[in-house]
Amino acid sequence: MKKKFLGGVLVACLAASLSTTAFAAEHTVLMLNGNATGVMVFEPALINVEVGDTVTFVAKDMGHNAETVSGLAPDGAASFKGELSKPVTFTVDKEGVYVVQCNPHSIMAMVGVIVAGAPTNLADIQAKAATYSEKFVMNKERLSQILAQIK
Ligand SMILES: [Cu+2]
Repeated sequence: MKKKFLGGVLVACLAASLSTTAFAAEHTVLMLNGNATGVMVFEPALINVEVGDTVTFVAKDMGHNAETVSGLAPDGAASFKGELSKPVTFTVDKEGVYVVQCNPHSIMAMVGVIVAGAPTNLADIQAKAATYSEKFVMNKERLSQILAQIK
């Protein structure tokens, strides 16, 4: 009886480790001129992933790129910078909150947020996002509103 129980625990542990390594999920975020939430947007604007997952940003409309914002990511996390109108795939390597922007539309608050695992650095990101958001000429509240949705 005891042996059977231990066997079950081992299977559960194995399944848990496989789910975080062998089966990394692939996520897609669209870059759009607009949707129901406004103009110049990432869709979805907030995405929850696990460390090891990939996120591919696809310019469904032309003239957008996706890139990490310096300082608005977990300490020591990998960064990326996509080319205009080209898809770019980012492999998430550290737990925490990442802000992604479209460079040409960053002053229009074309930003998105990736949460990998737990939002361990959320307070830090929220503080820095307030300063970063000062350059927005429209959608000034967009980034803080996205960050406010993180649970
Ligand atoms: Cu853009």
